[in-house]
Amino acid sequence: MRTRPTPQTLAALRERLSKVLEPGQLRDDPETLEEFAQDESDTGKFLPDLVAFPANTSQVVEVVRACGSLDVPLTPVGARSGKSGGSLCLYGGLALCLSRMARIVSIQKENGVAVVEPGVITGELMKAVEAQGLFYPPDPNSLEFCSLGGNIAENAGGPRAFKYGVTRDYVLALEWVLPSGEVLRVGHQPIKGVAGYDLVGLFVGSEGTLGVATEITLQLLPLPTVVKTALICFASVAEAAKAVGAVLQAGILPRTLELLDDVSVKAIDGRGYDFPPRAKAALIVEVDGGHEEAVFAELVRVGEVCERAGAVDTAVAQSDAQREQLWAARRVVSRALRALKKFKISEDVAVPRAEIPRVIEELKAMGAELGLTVATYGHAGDGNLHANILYDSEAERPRVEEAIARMLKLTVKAGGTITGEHGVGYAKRDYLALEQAQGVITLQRELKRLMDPSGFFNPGKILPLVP
Ligand code: LAC
Ligand code: ZN
Repeated sequence: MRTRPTPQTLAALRERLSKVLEPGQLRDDPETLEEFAQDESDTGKFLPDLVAFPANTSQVVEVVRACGSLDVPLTPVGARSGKSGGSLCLYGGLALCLSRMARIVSIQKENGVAVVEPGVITGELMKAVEAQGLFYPPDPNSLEFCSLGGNIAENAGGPRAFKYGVTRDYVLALEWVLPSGEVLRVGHQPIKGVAGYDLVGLFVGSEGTLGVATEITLQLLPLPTVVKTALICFASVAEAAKAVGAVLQAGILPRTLELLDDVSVKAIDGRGYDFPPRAKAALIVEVDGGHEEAVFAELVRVGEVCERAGAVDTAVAQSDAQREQLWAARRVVSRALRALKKFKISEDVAVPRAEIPRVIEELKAMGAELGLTVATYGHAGDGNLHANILYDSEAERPRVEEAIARMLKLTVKAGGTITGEHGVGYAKRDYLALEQAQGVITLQRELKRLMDPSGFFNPGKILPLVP
């Protein structure tokens, strides 16, 4: 059983790191420790003992080697926007913060590639490539403050994943520091490349348990020149959920098909965006392409399909400013829901798309039965639903635990997964066995042991604890 490092061990670590880091790069003042004790998962507070801010790969290597040789838990940390507790220092130790490695190394228009350091803020890369007519599609909701290193660790998704795929689909190559301190370059520079096992695929989404990215090569696309967005409102979430299926059946591929249920609509109504009074649920549909008329015609078709499915109101954004207003309202959902009650647990189950209406109905029924408010919204186009349980007091916690377990079980039963984009991390490690067979978990344990025999690298994440 892993325990927090002793004061003697920490003194030895400080001593060793003071030789490779500048004084400001190693912090243990109470404010910094407090700042690094939480993320966006609402799963608790875990103070690290030290926070290191390396500025280059060789400093990362030194920190990794020092922690490894003293067996001090090391947890890679990005911008702490994670939703599954992946960057929480469960056993104290050292938080390895990559925020000072935040250079966009190159944007190669001719190759459709960007090379970045892990601390680059996702939204900043987007803006930088868009200025050159290029497009980095993965758009996690936290894009204004999350970092690409964190996106790599969690294989982040977002609304546009429906059409364009998730982070992993854009990572061509990585400079990767293993728990041993060895630096590997994996992947390939061209868009295609199949030599050897897919180690990029393994490392992306490894949630900081198999090492850490120090340089990332990303694929870029040409920027779609025409984008149209509509807010389509419904009188019930059931109708909105059915409309998602109808749009998909019609053979249309919008770039987003986001669902908001009644609680979510109410939570964000009037916060920068006013919903029509009849709206008890909504879809945010966005289509893109290169030709104004074709893109508009596609949006009109979506509107028609939704009207047949019971839509009560459709508003098309008339300008980029209006589009942005709508997305700003969408980005605020998670925080607006949190403001409704004292506590919020946010799940990110994903189910086969045909199951969406039934699963939403079951979640609502379960909430009613347990006397809990369940708010569901999210990336309905790809079946990825954010089901949130809102509650007011610790006394409700046992019912909340039951609701989570039931929610994850019904998801798996519907052929889904316990996490579509936030990762297992700390929040869902005890539920992994609901979805994955023992043999699959054992193979992952063996991979982890191979790369991190002592288990000091982000301990306590993904895999259920061995009793
Ligand atoms: C969102 C985050 C919670 O989509 O993933 O709002
Ligand atoms: Zn999401």
